[in-house]
Amino acid sequence: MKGRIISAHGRHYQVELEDGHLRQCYTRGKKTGICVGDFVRIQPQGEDEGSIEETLERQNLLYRSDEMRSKQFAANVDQLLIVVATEPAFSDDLTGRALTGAWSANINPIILLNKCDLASGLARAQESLEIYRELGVPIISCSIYEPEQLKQDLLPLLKDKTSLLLGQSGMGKSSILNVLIPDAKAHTQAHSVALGTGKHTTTSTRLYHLPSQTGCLIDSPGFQAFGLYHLTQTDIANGFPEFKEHIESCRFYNCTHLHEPGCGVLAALEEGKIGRKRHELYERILLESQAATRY
Ligand SMILES: Nc1nc2c(ncn2[C@@H]2O[C@H](COP(=O)(O)OP(=O)(O)O)[C@@H](O)[C@H]2O)c(=O)[nH]1
Ligand SMILES: [Mg+2]
Ligand SMILES: [Zn+2]
Repeated sequence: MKGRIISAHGRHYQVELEDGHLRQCYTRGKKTGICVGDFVRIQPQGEDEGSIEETLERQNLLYRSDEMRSKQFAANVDQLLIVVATEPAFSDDLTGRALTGAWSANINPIILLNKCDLASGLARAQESLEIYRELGVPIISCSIYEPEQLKQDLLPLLKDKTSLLLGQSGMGKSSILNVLIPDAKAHTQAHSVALGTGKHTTTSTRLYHLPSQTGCLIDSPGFQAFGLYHLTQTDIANGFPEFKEHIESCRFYNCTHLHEPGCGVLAALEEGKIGRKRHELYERILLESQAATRY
């Protein structure tokens, strides 16, 4: 039987079979590295259980950062939804890293600018997003206080796809998930305060189906940033699509685009064709991944 992993807790996985039936599955032996979104072949056991025999080929695999390491957490993602808000201010660095993670894994990113009902931060937020708009990233304005509008704008983009939600805490990720998938009952901050935990304690990733159409969303509570340490230098450069045409004119095939003579990227940077902030982000990510490899 074939199915898809919709949640993972240690070595226990919830697998949704092709007919929609759910089975609690586990792995035998040393098999590890299975994550939410994976398609698997299982051996059914009893009515509701099974063992995972095989992970089917992945379209891609995403990592979250964990200290100096990257830990895999979701597979077979078609699209990334990066949630930012008019307030509080969001991090340019994290937004850039999310885009790099998406592009290096061949995933299309979309930015959701949430809390557009709060007019005071709107202009500043739009201005910070301008560099991403120029890179061709779709930017959708929304507010959870306009739920019908939010669904009308977003649902067509989510159709038939597996989308991953990502955002810094406080941007409205859980609130948006609740609008799109009322059953998700994702913990909003208020809810976790009510539970007395004060902060997100659960970090379990879960795949939800959209109620009104095919397509699903993967949510990962407490998740802020992709892990990028495992990326090679080429992967990282692929995470900066505006470098591509300039890399073609680099003198050395293994150019790192940091200091080499005859580097097309550095030349484009000098000419203002590549943004200085973008190149600085590239350098930070590259140096971190090199440091993590040594570590
Ligand atoms: N004004 C306004 N507040 C929002 C909106 N979306 C979320 N919030 C509030 O922002 C806070 C953080 O939302 P939450 O969904 O928990 O954010 P998360 O940490 O990204 O999951 C909560 O107090 C929400 O009520 C919105 O569109 N407009
Ligand atoms: Mg949340
Ligand atoms: Zn170069």
